Amino acid sequence: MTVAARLAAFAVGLVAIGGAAAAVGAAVGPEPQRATDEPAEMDEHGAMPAAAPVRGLAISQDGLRLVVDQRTLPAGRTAPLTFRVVDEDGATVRDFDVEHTKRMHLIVARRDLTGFQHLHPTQRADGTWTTPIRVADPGAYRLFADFSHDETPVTLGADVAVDGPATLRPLPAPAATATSDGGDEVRLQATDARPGEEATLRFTVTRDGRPVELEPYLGAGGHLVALREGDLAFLHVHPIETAGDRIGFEAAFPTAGRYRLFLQYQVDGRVHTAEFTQEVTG
Ligand SMILES: [Cu+2]
Repeated sequence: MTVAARLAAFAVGLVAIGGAAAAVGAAVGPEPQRATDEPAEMDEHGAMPAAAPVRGLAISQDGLRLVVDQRTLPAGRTAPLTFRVVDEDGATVRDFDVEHTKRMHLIVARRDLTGFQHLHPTQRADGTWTTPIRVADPGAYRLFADFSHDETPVTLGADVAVDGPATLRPLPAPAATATSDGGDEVRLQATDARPGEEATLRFTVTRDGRPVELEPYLGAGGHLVALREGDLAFLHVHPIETAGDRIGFEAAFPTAGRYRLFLQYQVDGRVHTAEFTQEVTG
């Protein structure tokens, strides 16, 4: 196939997502992800683009590849984790945009959606990212490198193994309240989450029955990670409001199924995590 024919075939494949203009841009430049990342809007041809795509299922995407130096991590003790993002020529990417006040967010979860961690690695001069990490339990873990490069948000995923006998846990049933690792009661307001639609997720935090004054965390009222049960697809979520003990987010659940929500908020300078199971029915 000629280069022109290949570009044409590529363009045809992308028309459904972002329109012909975006497709041509995608074939020649690094702009394709943004079109599908914005809230769904009709393009100039009146076609409805696909819902916001899930992220984090691929180790390589949009010409960027995640290289993790460790295949395994030890259980129960702190060890260094180093990784980098490389471009199509294999060169280490050094320039990242600041998103949520950081240039790199590293999300870690075991395949059964336990063991959640949200770390902020530091970057070495050669572009490598490094962080100490302590994983409590053996099993297969997913690492998500969540960042923005050339104003394009990207989440790349890679697995690491933690050697030893793993006791996998079933996903907890959906519940309206959860106790965070800070001992607070966190309530998730019931919501009708439908596949392919933006769902509003509102949380309130109380301690000993009294509302907790939430502090800014990562430039917002809090941070929410949503992962799909079964494949750990990483959803695009953004904060919409904060007031006192309340935080709201919008999340686009791509399909029916169950999702694990990891809400993080800050009180008295400390970050706490509360976990919820969200059911999405079609
Ligand atoms: Cu982060």
